[in-house]
Amino acid sequence: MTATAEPTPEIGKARLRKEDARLITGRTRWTDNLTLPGLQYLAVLRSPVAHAKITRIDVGEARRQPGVVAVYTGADFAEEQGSLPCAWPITEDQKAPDAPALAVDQVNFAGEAVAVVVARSSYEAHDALEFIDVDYEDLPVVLDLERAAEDGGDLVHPGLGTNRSAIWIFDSAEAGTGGDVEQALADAEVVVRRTFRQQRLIPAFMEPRSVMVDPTGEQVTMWSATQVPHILRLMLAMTLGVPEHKVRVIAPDVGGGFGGKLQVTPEEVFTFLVARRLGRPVKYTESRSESLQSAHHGRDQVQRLTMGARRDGTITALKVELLADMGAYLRLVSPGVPILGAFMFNAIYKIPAYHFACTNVFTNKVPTDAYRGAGRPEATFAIERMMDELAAEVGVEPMEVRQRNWIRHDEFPYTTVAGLTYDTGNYEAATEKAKNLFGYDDLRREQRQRRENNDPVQLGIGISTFTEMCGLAPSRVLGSLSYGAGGWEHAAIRMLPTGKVELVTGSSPHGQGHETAWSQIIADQLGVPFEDVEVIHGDTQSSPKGMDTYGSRSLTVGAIAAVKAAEKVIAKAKPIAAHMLECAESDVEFTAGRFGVRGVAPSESAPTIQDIALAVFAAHDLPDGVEPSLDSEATFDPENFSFPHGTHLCAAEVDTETGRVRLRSYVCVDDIGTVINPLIVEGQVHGGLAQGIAQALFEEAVHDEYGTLTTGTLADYLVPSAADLPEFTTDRTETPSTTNPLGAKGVGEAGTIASTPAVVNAIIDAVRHLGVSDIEMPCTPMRVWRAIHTGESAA
Ligand code: MCN
Repeated sequence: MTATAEPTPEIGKARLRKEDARLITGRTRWTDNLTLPGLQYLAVLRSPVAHAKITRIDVGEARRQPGVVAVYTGADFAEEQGSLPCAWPITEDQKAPDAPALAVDQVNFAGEAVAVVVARSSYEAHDALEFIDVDYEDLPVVLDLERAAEDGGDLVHPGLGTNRSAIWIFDSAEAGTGGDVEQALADAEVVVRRTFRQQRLIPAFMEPRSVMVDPTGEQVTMWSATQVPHILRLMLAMTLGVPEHKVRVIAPDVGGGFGGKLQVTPEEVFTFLVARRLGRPVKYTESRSESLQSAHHGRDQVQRLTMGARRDGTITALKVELLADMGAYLRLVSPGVPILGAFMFNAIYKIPAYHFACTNVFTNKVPTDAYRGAGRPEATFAIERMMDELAAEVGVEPMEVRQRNWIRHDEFPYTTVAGLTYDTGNYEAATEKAKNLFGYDDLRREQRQRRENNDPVQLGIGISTFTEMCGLAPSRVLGSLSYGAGGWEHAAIRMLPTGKVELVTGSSPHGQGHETAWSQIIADQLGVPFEDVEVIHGDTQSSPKGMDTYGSRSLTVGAIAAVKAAEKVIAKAKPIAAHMLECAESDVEFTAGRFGVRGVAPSESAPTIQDIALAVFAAHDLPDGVEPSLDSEATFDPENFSFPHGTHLCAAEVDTETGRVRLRSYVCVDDIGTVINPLIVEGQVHGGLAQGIAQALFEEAVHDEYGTLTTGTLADYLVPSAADLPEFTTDRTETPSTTNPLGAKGVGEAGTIASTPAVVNAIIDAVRHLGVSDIEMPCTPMRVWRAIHTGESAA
């Protein structure tokens, strides 16, 4: 018996990502690279108008174009296509219009799919689109969120009788988690009121959406650039009435999603229907501008906040009234997105009374849904902006006002006014570290000097002491918030005869590096070399159970299922190890990758799990009654969310003569508990910061008065490049979570959630002495200049 390798501690190692070799050298195949014999190509005719009746569609000429195999309109699938699923209704009486994949007699946003052409080549399919003749009869276009929410105006879906889809309320007095907010506001010494606008954003993932469907086998197989292959299969089965076992969904390597591919898209549904109708494989890949105008958008809220406090800056009440723009239809989880924020407005602060009310509203715009952070960036922005406004109102330094209100490290576990219990945290430690790295006091000194000198370039310091809830799961809590599904995750481990390990995970990475991190975790759990672990994911045939990747859930839910499966493998190996060691099973211990007798240091020849895998395969000398398999599976559903937190500090120079903003430095200290791979975490934080800063400074989806998206190309929708961003100084504190055995918290959204208010607070801090207390995002030079020179917060 020889040991094949000594286990090494992998958790905490900054390993390069094993998937990157194929991802960045062109050795992988994205969905659009896939092909099949007899493959046909689909192109989509999209509505040029935002709201109209379709009075006539003539596809005759298009059908006669070279290479065209078929042309379909919504009427061809009127019965079959049903309605796209919304899996997260938030109230029992939520209003939802039918959401067809292909419009039938009415279009409700510019970009909605109206007809499809299938042809021998993608070029022929696109050329033929021009020969489809559609007559539209214009309807009034509903664009303004606040007007749409009121009674008496034009309606997006007249059949619903209102543009309001649902109203969702949380009240601390009713929930028994705090006092009565109206009373607390009436008693408050100081009341601060602000309205913030979360502009509409576009997830703008790098790989456009692409889907290929092969209906020719026993099962219909769909390849899709999706974040959610398991949910997609389930929803196809439930909404199209296809037996679930007759559908297989494969998510090959996926080039980013940021929530934008957490969806059952119209494109997936009609490509499925068309392929099935034709009995031939069909592929559809969107262009960049199609992606920007039809893949779901994010954010788009109006937030009205009222905060009550004492003169010393102690908060006594918080009231939040939200309007959330759903766009033209409800999508997979769109109604629940603002509700996730309901639990985060109180953030890290001890707030005695809290009231939250959200109205989800239809407009004639692209439907919105999850976008990195989903609900939590919006809430974090609003509360962190309010903390600065409160500080200004009571004349207390902004960091000081936060410290007077936050939960102290010795107060955990702490049940918040929104009803969540934060397990652990140490806001003092993260803040102290961040302030030192930032040179907080020196920068404040410089700021004072610039003000005294009337320097045309003013300096501002922006603070964001954030927390967030991630790791979605826990099913019981999610179930209590809405009528949607829970959030467990599944994993299976197959021990191969040579001791190599196949880990099957229900998590479905699309850029997060799971193959590397999961291999590190399993290497430690089983005491096998990192290289000996293969991570299998993203195919409902090879990884049949899963809830997929979003909500920074994969490590704290998905990887923990893998840990649990590994524990079962060890448990199954124990009787076999006892047999080999000729001792009682109760005396067997698994330490440092080897099975040994309790109290005796395992020798070089003590069996490893890899030795036992071979013995199990041979199966000729197993103890009586022992199953000849170590394979195990586990499903994990945590009891609580994970609550990462941190302190982000931004120094911004604002040129008061031009309105130009330069981010001079950005420091963030995040606490995500145990870190599995510091290099991956660094990448996640950097990417998150880029997206959060982009909301503060650059990105906005703009519609003109007719409802046409005027930012429909990447020349107009300003995704920043590395050159537009400052150097980031990142560090961490490590307060382990108690909600999972690794002590880890999620990191995939933290940077995005924390950074937007840090940047906007910095800009306003630079020019507050000039009378500015708000600037709408994105804080473009024009808006900043106007705020300084005309007092307008929006332009
Ligand atoms: N990790 C770690 N130690 C921790 C926490 C996480 O090493 N304490 C590692 C994990 O092992 C994993 C990565 O960091 O490799 C992210 O883990 P996690 O926080 O669990 O987030 P998810 O894997 O569930 O990813 C989802 C999250 C979300 S919601 C969005 S949106 C997002 C994001 O991840 N979209 C991304 N990061 C993205 N990164 C890329 N490249 N592309 C996207 O579309």
